[in-house]
Amino acid sequence: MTQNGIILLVRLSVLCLILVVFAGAAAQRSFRYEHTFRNNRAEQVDGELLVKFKKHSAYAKKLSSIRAHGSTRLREFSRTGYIHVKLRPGLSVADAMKLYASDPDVEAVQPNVRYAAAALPNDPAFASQWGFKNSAQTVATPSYTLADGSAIANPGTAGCDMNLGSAWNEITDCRAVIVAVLDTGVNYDHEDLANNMWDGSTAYPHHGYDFTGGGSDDPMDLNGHGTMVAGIIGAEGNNGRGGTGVCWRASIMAVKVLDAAGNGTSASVVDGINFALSHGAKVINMSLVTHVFDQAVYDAIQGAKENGVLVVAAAGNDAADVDDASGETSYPGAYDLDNIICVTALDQNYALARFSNYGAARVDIGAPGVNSANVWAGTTASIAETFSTGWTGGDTNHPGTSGWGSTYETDIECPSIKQYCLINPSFDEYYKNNIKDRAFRDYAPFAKTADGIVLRFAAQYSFYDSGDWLGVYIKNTAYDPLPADSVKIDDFRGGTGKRSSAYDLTSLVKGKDNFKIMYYLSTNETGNAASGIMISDMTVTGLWLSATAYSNYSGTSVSAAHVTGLAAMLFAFNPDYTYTDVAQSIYAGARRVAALKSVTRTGCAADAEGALEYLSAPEGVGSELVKD
Ligand SMILES: [Ca+2]
Ligand SMILES: [Ca+2]
Ligand SMILES: [Ca+2]
Repeated sequence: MTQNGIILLVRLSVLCLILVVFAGAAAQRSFRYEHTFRNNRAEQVDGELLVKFKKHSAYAKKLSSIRAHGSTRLREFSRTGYIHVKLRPGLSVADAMKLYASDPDVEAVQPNVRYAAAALPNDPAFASQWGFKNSAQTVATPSYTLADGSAIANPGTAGCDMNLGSAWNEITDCRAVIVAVLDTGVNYDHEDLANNMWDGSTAYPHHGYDFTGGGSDDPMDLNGHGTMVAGIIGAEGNNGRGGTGVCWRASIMAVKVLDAAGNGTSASVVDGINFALSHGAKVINMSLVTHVFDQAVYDAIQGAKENGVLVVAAAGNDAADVDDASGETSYPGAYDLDNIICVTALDQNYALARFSNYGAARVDIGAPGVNSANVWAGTTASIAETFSTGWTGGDTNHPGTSGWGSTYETDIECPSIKQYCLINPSFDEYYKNNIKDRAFRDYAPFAKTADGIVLRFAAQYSFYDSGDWLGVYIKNTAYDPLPADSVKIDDFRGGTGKRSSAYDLTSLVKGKDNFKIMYYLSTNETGNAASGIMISDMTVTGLWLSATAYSNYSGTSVSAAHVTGLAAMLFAFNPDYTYTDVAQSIYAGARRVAALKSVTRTGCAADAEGALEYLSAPEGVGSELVKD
């Protein structure tokens, strides 16, 4: 990297220092040219050079030197002192460079390099991908809105972006670097991803692995989130379809550690990290969070560090301070490992997105995180349950009666919201002793053709003792379901609480003629001074896979994916780089953003061109900023 005559441009955000090192007297070229040549992206003009003579050289001496080498003077750039010369016919640029470099009066010589218009991809959706190039465009059907649906910061401010327009002049192909997407899987058949997937050989025909459920070699995404993340990193650019990723060409490893409902475990995440390490990934994207310190996952990420692998993690979407361990901190982003880059989300004006987690110590950097237009795994449809039609049931201990009712009710914990609820018993009463009371609905007509099916609901419950409980069951028969011949997927027992839950039902109900969801309240003989259960916010969502699905998404998952793409680009551009070099390039090449000051460690947003231009500082020129 530091051979003869390279000008080192060391960009340190703290010092804003530009250090110029002349490491030899021979022909000099700038750092960017060095890379430009290596990537064969620019050409030189045949038969011409730019020559700079040493300061003491008299003008007549310069002209006689030029004539002595058989060249003619075309013009002089008086501000910088370079002279544009035409070479004698038959003399190659390379030979002429040697000739002038050996001239004791010459300080510098270089080719007359050709420039082209900045490389921008031809993909139709690129125009709306503001995070890559923000021209103050309005993003259609935005996902980042207020509760009433009104737009926030759309359009935003031109130039608030990752500065990829100029970076793409240097490099667009990151295929040499394997990027593991630890997520809900990837739709590897998608038209804008299929060419950019990792491997695909017999051992891994589906480009990765699924560590959810029983495990399989098919990490197909039945949610959409993982495909979205993969698209930001490496949707195929300049193929005339969809949008692009940070990398136009990529090697995306699909590591499914979250199911269709977005649920994973320590075990699935550790398996996923280890799979990535043993199959050569250099970067792991983890747009997933938990609020619990997980030693097993921490140790696995430490294993990644020991293998030189960089992890890019989402800061989380709780609008919370992750430095506050007593609050809603988010792991793995907040772990104190220097191979984790924790990323928060910026909007189209480069303000902190309203959902963004922050942390002056633990959140490293910001990146675009709202209204990201990119690939999705398929088309989705949902039934938002109103509990008004389709429900049947009764009390098996008291035939002909049921304590279940439905209402449009105020949320106990959030009185400003009214919602459809299924309640047992009616709102202000205690439930009865010794009841076996069920309510169920058949969803098969809606879900039979879907590739993925997810149930979500919120429950508020109050049970007098542990003999009183609610079970949630799935049933595949045409007849009236009972718990004995159904599959229980959850259990709420004893105590008081509220939680929102999501369940991947795909393996239970896909393609089935019958698919019933049943809530079953069971109480024992004694102790009933409690109000029972209220089910709300219930949806059943189907996903139908598609190779041409696109969507718009907001969240710190989006911002992490932007930085992961950049990390892959840097590893590909500098094959000798370690994870530390890549992280330092990202931090030191980043640009200051007012909204990130004091809420992130660097106060900066990731900048692709800045990171590409950054070179490791020579010995003795340290940067406090890059310490983690
Ligand atoms: Ca494309
Ligand atoms: Ca960090
Ligand atoms: Ca009881």
